[in-house]
Amino acid sequence: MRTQVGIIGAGPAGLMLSHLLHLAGIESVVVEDRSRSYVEQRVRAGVLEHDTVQLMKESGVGERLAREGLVHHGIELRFDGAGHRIDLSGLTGGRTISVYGQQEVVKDLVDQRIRDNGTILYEVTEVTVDGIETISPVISFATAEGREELRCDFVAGCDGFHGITRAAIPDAVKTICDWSYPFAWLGILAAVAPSTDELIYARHDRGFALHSLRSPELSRLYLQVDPGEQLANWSDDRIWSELATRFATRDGWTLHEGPIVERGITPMRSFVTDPMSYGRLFLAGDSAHIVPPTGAKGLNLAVHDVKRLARAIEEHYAHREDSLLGSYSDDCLRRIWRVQHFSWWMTSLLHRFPDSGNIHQNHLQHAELEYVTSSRAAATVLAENYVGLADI
Ligand code: FAS
Ligand code: PHB
Repeated sequence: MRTQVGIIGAGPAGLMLSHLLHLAGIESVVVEDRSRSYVEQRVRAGVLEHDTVQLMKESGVGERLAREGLVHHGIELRFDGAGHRIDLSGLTGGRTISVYGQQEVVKDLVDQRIRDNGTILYEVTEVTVDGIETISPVISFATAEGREELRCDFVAGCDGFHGITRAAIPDAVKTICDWSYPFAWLGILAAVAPSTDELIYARHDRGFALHSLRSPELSRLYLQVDPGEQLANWSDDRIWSELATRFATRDGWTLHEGPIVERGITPMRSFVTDPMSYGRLFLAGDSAHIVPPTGAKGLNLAVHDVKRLARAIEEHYAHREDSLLGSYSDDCLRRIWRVQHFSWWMTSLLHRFPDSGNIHQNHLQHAELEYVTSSRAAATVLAENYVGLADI
């Protein structure tokens, strides 16, 4: 098989890249080791930055998002039994976020690739990458019919954190920054109308809690738990009562409970690979970086990476101009470290750290929360990072 860009991974990064390349008249083939139904059902992100929404709309895959996505103009920070609204749009010249499940983004991109006769090979196995230091690398993989080789000009490593492409960049040229937080998130999807119109980020002495949503019928909620916590230790009653405790307010706010239809525990980590490219291999998304989900940035960062990569590859084919390919890694890393800092800051502001006896930490958190919820300047910093920085 032969194509121009071989893409490993049919997550948001790989599918958006294949779509953007198609719009630029560039061929690509996506190879994915899971099934189509699996990638279209995997519950993950739920918040899209302003520019991610713009890109989906401008590139022709935003019709359902425009119809079903929930546009939010603010979020709430809740602590000491009271809520404080952060006016995202008012503080950022009208920029917004949209609540729209990652699996919906994936479905829209898969449908568009099919409409555009794109090639996505699902359930391949034993994927390997060779020749990335040459001008015609090869992706090999096994299908039910046997072993296949896909010869291409470029390989895009969009295979997520547990993929194989990051390892193809020699350790000798690679620097890894890896930091695990001393807690995790227990996330649930519940078939109950959300108890709020905007996301609630709660800091509580028992730990962090987040009330997000997916639709007028589906709520998405998260609880801070210990790293290594087991789902089996959390009955539905225990989950709901802990959520109610952490969201409780002095004015008796009520949390609606309902059937839990999906649950999982996510470790919290900050991870960055530098460089993100080597020869004709270019990493994008979670294969190169992980942020703790407190800032709702992972998916949005993946989309930023592939927007940059698509433009760089387009320049290569249209003008034989490779400077954007050459600066791709550094250009992405500038935004990645800004987003890493914001995600670390949100996480540090809102989570209970193990040595919570350390009153110093609690006082620092309270001082920062009171400042962010009383100073327009401080709230603007949160708002502009949360909706997504436009020009970085
Ligand atoms: P993905 O991991 O999504 O996709 C990689 C694909 O590669 C997968 O389909 C995988 O099956 C495939 N693959 C892996 N190895 C392969 C191999 N060897 N061969 C072929 N295919 C292979 N981000 C936000 O922006 N907002 C949020 O609200 C948010 N919430 C989150 C909540 C949770 C619980 C989690 C876990 C993450 C959350 N994130 C959030 C981050 C998340 O959305 C990721 O950043 C996003 O999935 C990254 O997309 P990709 O880089 O495409 O990687
Ligand atoms: C989600 O809706 O899944 C979500 C929202 C905000 C976050 C993380 C996850 O910070």
